[in-house]
Amino acid sequence: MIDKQSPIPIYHQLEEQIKAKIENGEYKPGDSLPSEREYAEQLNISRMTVRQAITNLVNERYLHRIKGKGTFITEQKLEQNLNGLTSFTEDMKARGMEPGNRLINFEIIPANQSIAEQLHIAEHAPIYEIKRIRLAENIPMALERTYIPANLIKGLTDNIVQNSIYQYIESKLALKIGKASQIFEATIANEEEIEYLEIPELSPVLFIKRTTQLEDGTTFEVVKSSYRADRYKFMFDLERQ
Ligand code: 16G
Repeated sequence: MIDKQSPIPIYHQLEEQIKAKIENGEYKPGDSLPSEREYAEQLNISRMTVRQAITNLVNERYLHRIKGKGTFITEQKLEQNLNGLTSFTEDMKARGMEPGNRLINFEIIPANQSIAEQLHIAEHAPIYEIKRIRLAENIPMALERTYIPANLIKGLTDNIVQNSIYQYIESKLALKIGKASQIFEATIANEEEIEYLEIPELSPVLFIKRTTQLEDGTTFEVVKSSYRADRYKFMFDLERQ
C-alpha cells in the first residue's frame, strides 16, 4: 500500500489513503481510527510517520482526537450555499435529504419594541412567534425562532409551519419573496440549544439572524437561528467590486 521508492513522502501517501477510506465510506464518521502502532506494523513504517499523517488529518479536520480514547473520524458537515435566498426545506431537498420540523412553540403574541422595529410594524401589533427544530434525516440541525407579522402573512397554522413557511407564502398567498440580510456570529450553545439540538455543553453554534423582505420591500420575517457548528458549514462566492 505504501511505495517507499516514490518521491511522494510516506506520511503524505498514508494521509491520502486514510482520506480515500473516509470518502469511500470504509471509515465511517464516529469510527475510531486504527492505532499508530497498528498502522506502523501493518505498513512497516515508523510510528513517527504515522503520527505525522494523523496530525495533518486532525489539522485538516478529517479526524479528531479525544483525550484518553483515541482518534476518530469526524462527521462531514453539510455545506450550505449562501448565494441564493432559499428555505431550509429547499436546501435539504436539493441535497436529497428529508427535511423535518419539530414544533416547539407556535402562537400569536404582541410584538415587543425590538421585534416591532425590525419588522417595521407598530409595537404590540400581532406577530406569530414560531420556534422550530429543523431536522435533516431526523437529526437536529438548527433551532429557529421566527417572528412574522400576523396581519401580513395571514392564515399560518401549526400544520403549515411544520412544513415550509416559504412555500406557503409563495404558493398559497402568491406573494413574492425578494431579498434578505443575514448576520453570522459564533457562539457557545445556551441551555435551550444544548437541549433541543442534542449537543454537549460548551458546544459551538453558529448564530444567524436573517431579516427577509417581500419583493415590494415589506419585511415579513425576523429569524434567529442557531446552527450546529459540528454539522454545518457555509459557502459564499465572493466577487471583487
Ligand atoms: C431558512 C431561513 C429562515 C426561513 C426558513 C424557511 C436561514 C438562516 N434561515 O431556515 O429565515 O424562515 O428557511 O424555511 O437560512 P421553510 O420554508 O422550510 O419553513
